[in-house]
Amino acid sequence: MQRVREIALKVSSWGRWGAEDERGTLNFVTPETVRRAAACVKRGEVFALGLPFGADGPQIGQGGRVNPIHLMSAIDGRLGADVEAPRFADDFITMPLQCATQWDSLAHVWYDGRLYNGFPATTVGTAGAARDGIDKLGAGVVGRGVLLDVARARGVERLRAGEVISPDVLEAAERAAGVRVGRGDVLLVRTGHLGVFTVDGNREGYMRSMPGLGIACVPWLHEREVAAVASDTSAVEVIPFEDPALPLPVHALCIRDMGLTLGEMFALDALAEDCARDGVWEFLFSAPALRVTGGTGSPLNPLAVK
Ligand code: UVW
Repeated sequence: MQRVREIALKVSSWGRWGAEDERGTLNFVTPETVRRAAACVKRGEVFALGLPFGADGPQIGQGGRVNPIHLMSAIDGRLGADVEAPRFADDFITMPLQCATQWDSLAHVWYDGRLYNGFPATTVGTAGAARDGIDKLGAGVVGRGVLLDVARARGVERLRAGEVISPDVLEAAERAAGVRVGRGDVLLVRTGHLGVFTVDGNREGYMRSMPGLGIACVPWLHEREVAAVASDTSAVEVIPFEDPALPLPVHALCIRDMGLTLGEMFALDALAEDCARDGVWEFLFSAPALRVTGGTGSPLNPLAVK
């Protein structure tokens, strides 16, 4: 953990937005950044970036995560005896908040007994996360989205599982796209790895190992002052971890130290195709979290509007 603690000293946002802050780098989103994001809308085309929430989702039971269980509580429901009255259907769903496309809350990962902004880890209990929960995102995540298609910039369909994305790789993708990621942006990193699940149908291959951000990207994200980062993998960061003795270093530093919200399992392929076609890699992005009281994550259907 020594390396994590050293980097944490350089990237920490604790106190930057006040002692009670629970939104972290989403504070980089301002009315001005939202207005600039809205100006990215030219054609009015909308891309949904969420995976379906269904029994055939990507989960394989790792860490107790299963795919959604969807049950019907009313089929052909009716109020009253009139057979000609309107009928209705109702249902409910049981699922881990982290089972498909989702935000990690700032209470999702911690170390040394402290969450983001110094709140005690004991504030996460059986009732959920009293501090840094997903409900604290409030107005959600809205701003300029920038897609860095790392796979395309590398000239491959998919990065290999275990392939480390370094700041150089991100900057090469920026140059290829003609964009620069900056303050208040939501950075979307496409690796192509989602195809292991959606095209090959290989859940184990998708979930157990993946390409992703290496630890060197953390100071880069800090320097660029991005509001949130999401990827098409289930962890954003590379797995196997660069140092097998140091699990989840990017989660630990981004979530706990920077207060940077991470998004996982974003479906970026159709958006990437469109961006490659028109050469425009920026758009209005919106992905409000469900206001799950004390939740450590939220399912999503993020939208990109070009
Ligand atoms: C963990 O595996 C703890 O987190 P995530 O699903 O965010 O990768």
